[in-house]
Amino acid sequence: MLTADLTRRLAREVGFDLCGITGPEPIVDAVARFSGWLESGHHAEMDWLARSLNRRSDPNEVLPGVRSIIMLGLNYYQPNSEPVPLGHGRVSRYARGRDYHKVIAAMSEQLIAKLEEQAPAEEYVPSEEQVPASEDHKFSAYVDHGAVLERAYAVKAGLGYTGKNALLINRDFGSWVFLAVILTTVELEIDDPDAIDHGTCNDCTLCVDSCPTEAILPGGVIEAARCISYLTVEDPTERDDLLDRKTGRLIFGCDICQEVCPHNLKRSQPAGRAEFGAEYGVGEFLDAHKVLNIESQGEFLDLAVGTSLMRPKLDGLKKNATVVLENERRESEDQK
Ligand code: B12
Ligand code: SF4
Ligand code: SF4
Repeated sequence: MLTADLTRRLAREVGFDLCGITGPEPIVDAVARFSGWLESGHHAEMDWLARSLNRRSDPNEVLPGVRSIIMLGLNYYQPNSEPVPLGHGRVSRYARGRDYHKVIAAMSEQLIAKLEEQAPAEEYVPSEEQVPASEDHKFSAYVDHGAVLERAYAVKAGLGYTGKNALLINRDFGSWVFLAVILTTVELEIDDPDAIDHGTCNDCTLCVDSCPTEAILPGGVIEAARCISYLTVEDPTERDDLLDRKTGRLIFGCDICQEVCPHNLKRSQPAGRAEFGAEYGVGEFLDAHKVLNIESQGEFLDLAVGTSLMRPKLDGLKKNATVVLENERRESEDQK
């Protein structure tokens, strides 16, 4: 029979570093925060997020009959090397290897296969309305798209607490964990969110003070249009010149509000999965001239296929490369 303990054991067998279970009830505070964030326009041009409000607010909209939410975490930390070579930009840790959506989707599929083996079909007393008399339990896995409010459920499932940088911070891995979710119709025992002490931010404001573009607003709210991650990943062709000057040599994504976090300094552990390393993607540095010299979609695919760098498309990546070279030129002039 599928139990919470067995679910956690199977999740570890598949390679997840964290697994917590919680109930499917809407989290009222989180829904209010999410809709307030959308109303304030902090999602910038990510209209797909606004369209997902109903689904994200109630897991039953995603999987009718859902009884449990299995929250999963996967450590992706990679160490940095210094300095950034001339003519190159730095790729943030989450994007150096294979696209995490693909890695986690495959792992979740494996986990679901194991969970299904353990979950017996649900028996119904046959009646005119209920045909068939028994039905298999359902499991649905999500990473980012189409999901629930992952971070809020992850906190409720005991995986961590929400830092002022808006990221989930875990006792063992800091914030360097990807989150994923499996919704299921099986009823599992839920975790106590307070069973593990993940720490707190207390008076620290290092992430807020270090964010180059002042994208972290009070209360852990991120204004996406100012966040370097948004600018370089989601919408690079619409970049703002004043913000661009503050992005330095970051060519894809931004880790600054995690790098300065004291929890991360103590808790970072290199990722166990080889897929997040350079052998499966572009690695830590990207040659900006090489990006600008790409002439065809085929050449772009040779570089980026299977990685998160597909998201901004070739035009977006070229824009990022142009900004990196411009900032490098400014830096060297400042040093003269
Ligand atoms: C849209 C998005 C972005 C946007 C907006 C970021 C943002 N903070 O909202 C942009 C493009 C800027 C972005 C950037 C990054 N992202 Co992003 N992103 C997402 C995505 C797809 C949706 C987030 C969302 O709904 N935002 C809306 C806000 C309002 O929701 P929220 O911050 O999650 O907060 C909710 C709850 O946690 C709760 N809550 C939060 N704080 C508090 C505090 C209290 C007191 C209470 C009661 C509740 C509460 O209420 C909120 C509303 O529901 C998630 C995946 C997902 N499905 O969640 C990944 C996700 C958040 N991103 C992730 C990552 C790794 C990043 C980057 C680090 C990537 C990078 N290196 O460049 C940066 C970090 C920037 C930052 N400091 O947040 C990871 C974070 C993992 C973690 N440990 O938290 C996620 C979970 C993806 C994943 N599958 O792992 N991202
Ligand atoms: S990812 Fe970078 S730009 Fe975005 S909030 Fe964090 S430090 Fe600021
Ligand atoms: S840097 Fe400080 S304020 Fe920001 S998340 Fe980490 S502990 Fe909290």
